[in-house]
Amino acid sequence: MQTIFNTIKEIAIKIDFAIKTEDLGYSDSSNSSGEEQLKLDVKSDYIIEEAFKDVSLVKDLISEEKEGVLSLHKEGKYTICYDPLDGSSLADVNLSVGSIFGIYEGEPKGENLVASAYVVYGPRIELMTALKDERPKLYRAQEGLFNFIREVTLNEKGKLNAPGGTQQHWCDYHKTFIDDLFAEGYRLRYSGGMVPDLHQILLKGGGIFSYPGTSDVPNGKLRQLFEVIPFAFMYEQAGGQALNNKGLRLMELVPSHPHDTSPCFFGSNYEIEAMKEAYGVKH
Ligand code: AHM
Ligand code: MG
Repeated sequence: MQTIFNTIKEIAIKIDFAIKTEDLGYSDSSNSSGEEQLKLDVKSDYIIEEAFKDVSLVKDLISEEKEGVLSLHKEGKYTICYDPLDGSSLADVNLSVGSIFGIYEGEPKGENLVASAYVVYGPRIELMTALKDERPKLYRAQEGLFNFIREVTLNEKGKLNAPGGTQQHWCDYHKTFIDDLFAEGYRLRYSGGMVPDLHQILLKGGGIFSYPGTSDVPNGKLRQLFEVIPFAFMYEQAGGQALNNKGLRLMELVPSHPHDTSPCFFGSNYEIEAMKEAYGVKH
């Protein structure tokens, strides 16, 4: 797995350079979710594909920016599902963006995820990696090298609330849940990039990030294989929880299509218990 994490470090340096130097405009194409692709989405996807072509452990790649599966090495052990540049539409306003990687052994589904990683491209480049039975590890880049900073543990209760989705389309009990958190003193933190938003909650000790199903997008917006399951693993390894609207662990999701989405809630224990109460899924 260290080989894969080392490749992700090389990728991170290259994508960061592309963000800082390349055209921020649109390409001529759109992705499988029907979203227009930025030139940076296409470039980041290419950087990742090229990097993993040299890693024989990697059997298949599944990208948010590609329709199907890209087979790399027949004898490889892992399928890597990735979002090359999450939140890329924030690059032109100079907010932080990220890359997300889910590493699956066998069929790509929640229970087969064995490791995950994400990179934050902000004022500095940071990398978080997670493996089973370990706390997530934070690294920060300096002169092209990643230095280990610390292990990350969530507190039982936090102070931050990052509520995604269009409020106009929230159902009543979701609105009540979010309003109640603010009434309790939670502070709003939402940039529109799930990588920096979830990263902030992890590093500041806790809170909740939600992207619910809404009347316009009943299954939410965030994609299971590249976004939801990798972060669910991070949050569980950090001592928090990650559930869907039915109270099911996101780590149990089984997508029927690589680009399937899911409503999702990531947080420390107190806020997730409050969500279960509000959604009537407390068992
Ligand atoms: P992307 O993969 O097309 O960049 O979309 C994912 C992003 C997440 O980073 C973020 O949490 C969400 O979309 C924001 O959506 P919204 O603008 O609906 O709040
Ligand atoms: Mg994304």
